[in-house]
Amino acid sequence: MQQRDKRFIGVQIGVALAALSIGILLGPLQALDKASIDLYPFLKPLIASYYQGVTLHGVLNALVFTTLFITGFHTFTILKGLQKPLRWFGLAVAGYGMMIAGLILSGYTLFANQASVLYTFYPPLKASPLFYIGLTILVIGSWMIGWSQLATLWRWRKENPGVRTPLIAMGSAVNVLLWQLATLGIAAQMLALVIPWSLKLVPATDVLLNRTLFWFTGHPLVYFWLLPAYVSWYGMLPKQVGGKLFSDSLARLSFWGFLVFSTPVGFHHQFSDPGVPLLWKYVHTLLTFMVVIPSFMTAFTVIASLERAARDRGGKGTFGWIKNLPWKDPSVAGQLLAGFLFFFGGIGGIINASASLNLVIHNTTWVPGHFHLTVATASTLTFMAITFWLIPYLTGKPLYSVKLALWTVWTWFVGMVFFSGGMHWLGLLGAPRRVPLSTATYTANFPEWMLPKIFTAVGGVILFIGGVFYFIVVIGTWLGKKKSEVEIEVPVAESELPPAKTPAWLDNWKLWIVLSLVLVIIGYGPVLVQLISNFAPNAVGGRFW
Ligand code: HAS
Ligand code: CU
Repeated sequence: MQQRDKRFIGVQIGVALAALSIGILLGPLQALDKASIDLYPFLKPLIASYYQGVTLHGVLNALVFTTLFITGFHTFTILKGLQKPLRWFGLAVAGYGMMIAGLILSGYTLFANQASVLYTFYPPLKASPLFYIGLTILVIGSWMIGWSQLATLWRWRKENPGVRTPLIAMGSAVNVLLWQLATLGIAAQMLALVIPWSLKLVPATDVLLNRTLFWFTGHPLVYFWLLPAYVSWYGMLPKQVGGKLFSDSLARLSFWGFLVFSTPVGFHHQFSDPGVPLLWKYVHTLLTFMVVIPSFMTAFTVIASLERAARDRGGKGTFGWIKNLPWKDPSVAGQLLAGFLFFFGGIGGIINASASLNLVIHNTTWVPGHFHLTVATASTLTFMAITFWLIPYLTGKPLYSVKLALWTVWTWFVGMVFFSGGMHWLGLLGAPRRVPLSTATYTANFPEWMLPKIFTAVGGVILFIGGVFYFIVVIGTWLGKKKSEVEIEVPVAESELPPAKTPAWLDNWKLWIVLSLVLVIIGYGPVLVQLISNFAPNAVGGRFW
């Protein structure tokens, strides 16, 4: 890989991890709040309130870290897969510059307490216009990097007619396409509704239309977070455990499934919104159950790959083979633990998607419990595990401490079991999300909340310790003086059958792109026409923090 491209990727990953380090730092504040320990008064004037803290935590971790890390990782996987330099490099650098400019603008308003509107930031909460303008610039910048990644792929496909796109590049490019399609919702929301409203060019806005456009992006966003982990589980992990990918075809079919079914499902976040016609809630429920299938396929294919590798290493028994996997490799252990917890996150997702059960858990702490198993474990723990070889590869320096890296992943796992277990449990008992429980007087009426509250707080503290371990490893590697003696190898897995045997329709990009556009038009077209023609600017909005 060219030095220029390596440096570009390194900067993207570095800034992403810097955002994560601040985001993680703020985590225990929320977790301890659940156990009635309110640390916010000690942080004034740096952080004014619970709401500023929770917004910073959510935006930095779930929006900034993820987006910056993923654009960097996909630049890497696309270039590595195709063995090509990045095309339109200037455009990509300009795009990255815009992402950073947007980040500075939005970041300023967040730290200045002018945008404590939570990471979902839809009206009627009203932030400084700079917050929305910054986020919009960030998204446009990410599109530009995406165009240069896709241009690299198109050139490769022209030069290699009939050859199957290498899997890690294919899965990553599908995710880039997913992002370009998904973010149309938020772009429309920001440009047509929110920015004019926050600039006071219009007196009020329509909350339902805003929420609908937000979740148009907000749901596929979660798969944008997940697919890089799947690229690694399919395309790299089998090699890391000394085996091969069980089925190249199933892997590709699963990526296409995500492109097609990820977007037209946003109403599963709006089951309780009055004004969304029931029919569309049903349609989106059905499509949500469709988008679960590629994850079941992933569980099957990845575990089959792991099992065959473990049996080759002498593994025996129905589950006994699991211990024959190379658990001493922190990158492997991190991904296995991430996948294991994702089972529970995924089952929770299916519960959320069932409209009648959703009524029980909606707006309770169950929901952050769910997304800490998914985005904060399946994705984040996998990303951490990836950096255990990626940072050595980019810097040419060995990992600072394999032992501490192993401690990191196990601490994260144990912390998450307690934290997420506590949050799910607390949610079933009815505790609301996004409410500072330490200062809510009514919590005294719920003595049964005590144990799960303690679980949550203990879990949050353990997670924080895992985060500290992680950053010692990252910074130690980055600043280390020692150069690696051997060239660090990028783990790219072969598949059991060569990709040339994979049916051609699984590498037919036009087919799948058209299908996904058609399904989005069916899933959102009529209802958006209806909402726009009934446009009701009834929310003046305001600053409630
Ligand atoms: Fe979700 C809310 C439904 C997956 C993230 N979700 C959220 C929110 C976030 C989020 C952030 O239907 C909160 C938004 C907010 O703030 O309001 N979710 C689902 C469904 C799935 C799902 C059906 N979610 C995710 C993923 C996320 C994520 C992935 C981030 C990365 N979610 C919902 C719904 C809501 C929701 C409702 C709204 C709730 C409400 O009322 O507000 C599915 O895609 C899940 C399918 C997954 C599986 C698991 C397969 C298992 C695998 C593991 C393989 C194991 C391996 C390791 C490799 C069926 C692939 C083996 C290990 C060894 C040791 C051998
Ligand atoms: Cu969703």
